[in-house]
Amino acid sequence: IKRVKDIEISVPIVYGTISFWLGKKADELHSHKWTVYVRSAANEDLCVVIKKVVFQLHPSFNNPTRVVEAAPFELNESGWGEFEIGITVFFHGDVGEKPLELFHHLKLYPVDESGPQSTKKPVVMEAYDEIVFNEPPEAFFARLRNY
Ligand code: SLL
Repeated sequence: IKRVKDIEISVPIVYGTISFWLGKKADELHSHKWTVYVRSAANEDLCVVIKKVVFQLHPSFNNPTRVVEAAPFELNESGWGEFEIGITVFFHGDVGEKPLELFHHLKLYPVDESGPQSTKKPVVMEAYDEIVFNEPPEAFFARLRNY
């Protein structure tokens, strides 16, 4: 495939988790509800580059491999424990890049556990990253320009 020389496309993303303690509604297996997400850090439409995102959960979940094939690229769940979530980002064919592997630690409990837990104050843990497409294929580059 032909690639565009001396061009670099950078797509800023934010990925992470937000979790809420369930308070009175908590039970042993479900003390928190949480969301894991991959979002644009620039209010762009990630569908232009991302085909699907696969979230790999802890084996204690039913069907721990979760595939999200459309925006928003996020997943809602509930549970009782923290663990490492695998996030694999698949790009459209014309992007010409292998999937991107990310890992994110699901955080349920606030770092400062001295105060009372609150159902209103979520625990957010996120990371910023930039996906860089170096010398993108011509087809992808043309598609981006026309978007
Ligand atoms: C721990 N290493 O032992 C961690 C594992 C797993 C959390 C935490 C399952 C919820 C469900 C769930 O929350 N697993 O089955 O619906 O602390």
